[in-house]
Amino acid sequence: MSKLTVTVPDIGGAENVEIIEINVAVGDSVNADQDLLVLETDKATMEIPCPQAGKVQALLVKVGDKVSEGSAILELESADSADTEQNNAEQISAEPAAAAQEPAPAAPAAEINAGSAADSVESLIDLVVPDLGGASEVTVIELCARPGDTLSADDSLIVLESDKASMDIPAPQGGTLKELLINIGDKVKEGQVYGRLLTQEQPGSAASAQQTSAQPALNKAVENAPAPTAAAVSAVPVAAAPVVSETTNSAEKTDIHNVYAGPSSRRLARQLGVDLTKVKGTGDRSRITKDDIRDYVKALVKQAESGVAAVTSGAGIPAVPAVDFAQFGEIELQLMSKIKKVTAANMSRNWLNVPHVTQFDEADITDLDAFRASMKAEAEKQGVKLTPLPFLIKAAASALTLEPSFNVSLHHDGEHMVQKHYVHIGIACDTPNGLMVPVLRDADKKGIYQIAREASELIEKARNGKLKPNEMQGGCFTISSLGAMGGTGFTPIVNAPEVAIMGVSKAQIKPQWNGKEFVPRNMLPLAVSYDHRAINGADCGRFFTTLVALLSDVRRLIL
Ligand code: CAO
Repeated sequence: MSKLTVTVPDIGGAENVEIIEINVAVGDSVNADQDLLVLETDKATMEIPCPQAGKVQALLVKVGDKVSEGSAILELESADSADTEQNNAEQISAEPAAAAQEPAPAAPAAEINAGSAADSVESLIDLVVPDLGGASEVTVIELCARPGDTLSADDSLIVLESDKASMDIPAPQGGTLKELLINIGDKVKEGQVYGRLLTQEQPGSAASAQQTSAQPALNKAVENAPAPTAAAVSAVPVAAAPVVSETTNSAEKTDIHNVYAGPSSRRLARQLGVDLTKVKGTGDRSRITKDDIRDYVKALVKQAESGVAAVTSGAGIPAVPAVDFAQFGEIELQLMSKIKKVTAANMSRNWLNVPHVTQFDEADITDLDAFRASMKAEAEKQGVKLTPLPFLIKAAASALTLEPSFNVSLHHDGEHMVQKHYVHIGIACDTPNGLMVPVLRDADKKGIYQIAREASELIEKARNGKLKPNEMQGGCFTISSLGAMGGTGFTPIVNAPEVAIMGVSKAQIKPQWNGKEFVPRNMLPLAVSYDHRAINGADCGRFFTTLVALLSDVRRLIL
């Protein structure tokens, strides 16, 4: 480990360049090539990467400072002790990434002689990707003009982006854009013809050459969002620059074009799927920084956790209006536990996403309950409490095996169903912190005692907040039992990506007709809610019949 001072690399001769973003803090561990800060001239933004891995010991600059080549940026404790030559050096320049990534100046564009239209001749010139400064391939991220547009020399035509820089490629001279041969997302190489421009030129002028590269790209490398004051940008008639993209309409394009953000922020926004027009910029001249995007995402996540986002955004359903309850009487605000907030968000998500159907039935558990009562003492000797729950878990697991159409999930591609060949049962569990659903694995392969033992352990862990994440994952079907609490029936919400859940209410002695007379039987009310995208009513009918038969004749559980 050794300390070194990282300095500003060769930035193409630019002096007193403003620091507009600092992307690291003291104590951060950084990788080689990780962006340290962003510099901005009036024409370009440059990300300065870290020359080698290490830990930031001190920041020697702040946002707004002006720096030139050689200015000290930060002190780094190098992580790479093998790199003795660099470690021993007192100062080390960041790789001149911007210079390496941005195109080197190409040959100056042909000069256009002024002349009247009558004197001029029309010629079609190829638009050629200029020198990319060593980058082999870059991506087309914006199309700033479309065929038929009249352009002046230097009007932006396309924006290219490499790992470290975005380049605004301007029209080499004025004319009418005849065709564009690329689309957003295409990779292009230096020398590639990407379009054709119809120009008016005086005969014999140098500009009548058939191939024309763009103006020196490094000088024209501007952030792909124009600064409101940048001359290169004001030359781009935004309204006349509709995007040619399948996914973005011209109105959206216009908005995004007007957003003031640097390439790194735009890249982050694209990675996170953030619409930059919705982000408030807090940087200089309301520039959107990476932190603004992160704050925006954090706020959205927070909203989602509180369940608000799911309600306000799901299928365009309007939010429930905020009410000042204090106007009706005394109130107090109680903080929701994390589990309650997550449950609220999940319930809203599942309620809005899953088309629910609930079917009801009753199982005659008279014999099961008699058997359970007869086994209770023996079970207790083995340290097991025999409630109806282990029998319900075993019966559900057997029913899922016998009716595999219930043991599925919808694949996220919308094209497939996932048929599961394992049977893990979720147990909805009321805990002091809220509802938790531990998962009992391979219930189809286990006996009643083992299921009872494992279920008790999982329930205890849930109530003590000791469940591990993997103990709450992988469920195929959930049992939500309110039997101990009472009630005659309820409609549980499917615990997606599972496709079905069973709600169990309190068993009651009810008169049942046996063909000759009414007899008292212990009837257990059951409700099964299912995702109608995955399961049909007939599937549920079969599943329910199987389940009720298993519960009504406990001997079937061992078959
Ligand atoms: N009918 C009648 N009695 C029942 C019964 C039923 N359906 N289910 C349980 N009981 C009885 C038990 O037999 C036990 O009585 P004994 O001690 O005399 O045997 C008593 O009720 C208490 O049972 P329990 O609650 O300790 O255990 P359990 O195995 O039945 O349930 C659990 C465990 C975790 C499912 C339950 O405690 C729980 O938390 N349920 C809440 C589920 C929930 O909140 N769901 C969300 C609803 S919205 O989807």
